[in-house]
Amino acid sequence: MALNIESIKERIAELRKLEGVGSSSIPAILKSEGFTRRDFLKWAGAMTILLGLPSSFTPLVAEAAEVADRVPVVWLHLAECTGCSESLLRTDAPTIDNLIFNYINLQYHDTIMAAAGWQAETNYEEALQKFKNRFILCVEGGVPTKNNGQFLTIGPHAETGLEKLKRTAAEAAAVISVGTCSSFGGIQAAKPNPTEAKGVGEVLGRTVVNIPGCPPSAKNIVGTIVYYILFGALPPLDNFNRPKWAYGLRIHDLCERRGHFDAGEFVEEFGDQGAQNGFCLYKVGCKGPYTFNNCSRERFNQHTSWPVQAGHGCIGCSEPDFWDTMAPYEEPLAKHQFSSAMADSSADKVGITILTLAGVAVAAHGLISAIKNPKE
Ligand code: FSX
Ligand code: SF4
Ligand code: F3S
Repeated sequence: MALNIESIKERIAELRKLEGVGSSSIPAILKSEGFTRRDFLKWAGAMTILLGLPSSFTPLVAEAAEVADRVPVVWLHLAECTGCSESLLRTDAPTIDNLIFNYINLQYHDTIMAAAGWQAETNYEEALQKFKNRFILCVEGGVPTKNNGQFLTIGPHAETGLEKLKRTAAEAAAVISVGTCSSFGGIQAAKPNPTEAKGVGEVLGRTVVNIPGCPPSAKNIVGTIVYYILFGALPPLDNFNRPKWAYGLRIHDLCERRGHFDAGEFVEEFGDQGAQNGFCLYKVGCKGPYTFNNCSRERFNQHTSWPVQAGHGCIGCSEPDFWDTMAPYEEPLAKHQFSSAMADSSADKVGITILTLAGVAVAAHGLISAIKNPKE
């Protein structure tokens, strides 16, 4: 992506001319929530680094975030638990990411819109007409495809999720899959996948940006929208269509327990001395070495914690088919070396295979020590 500052400025200026949501603006809302201009610029600086942009882009990232309420968004819910929206909305101490998400220009959102029934349908049809080829379509949830999609119907016309998705995507400027379900099928696609649920990209047969995670982090969602505002295009993607700026490294690469992994210091079972010492969780099932996401760097809940810090291994929730390929969650994958997690060959996965072998070596090392010292 060429970093053409002039065209970014023009795009932001055009967006500023459009009407935002309601009577308030994002800067005014942030102020009313107690965030100072300095807090906001600090956030913009961190987001700039997260997006892999030069720090000179910070003012532009701030401006893009300020006009995020100008970009119309249609948000569909298909087969899922709604945890993705919940994780963004239900917070007693909203972050700047949460607040920006709350005030993006949501033209239609199945679960948080005030309208219901026929009125909701009317709003949806009007948004499609009014913002044709200009709105971002965000989709949460997998797409049941069996029996022509009849396992999921929405609204008073009982339109299938499959139809609604295809019809909406045909009018959208860009499609973003929010969560592992819409990215790869998720839990409803776990074996035996009775509804033949699939990810959105597979159903549409076009490139969609996948923001997996069950649920994904607010930062990765808001960052993708900010990126789209800045460049008017999708960010560089990995081979699973995940933005490289967010999913380019493994959980394991920046994990705070990594030193213990390298030193061979492991939690052997939950609650043991190793757990109290904060040792590596690999042997109790951590899938961080096979999982591409930025949780170990960005964390959740205002950067306070993340699964591994809380004491449980990563379960690989942002990887395709993790319900099947990463299970059982509290055993090392190296014990299950024929798992299909290794069947997807790609440049990134080469590293995984090598690490898996290292994992096997770790497990073997553990076994050998156990034989040498049966008390361990
Ligand atoms: Fe899936 Fe999101 Fe997991 Fe739940 O909507 S990614 S089941 S957190 O809610 O789609
Ligand atoms: Fe961290 Fe898990 Fe890697 Fe251990 S295996 S260093 S707990 S990511
Ligand atoms: Fe998911 Fe692992 Fe992050 S379980 S939330 S990818 S630490």
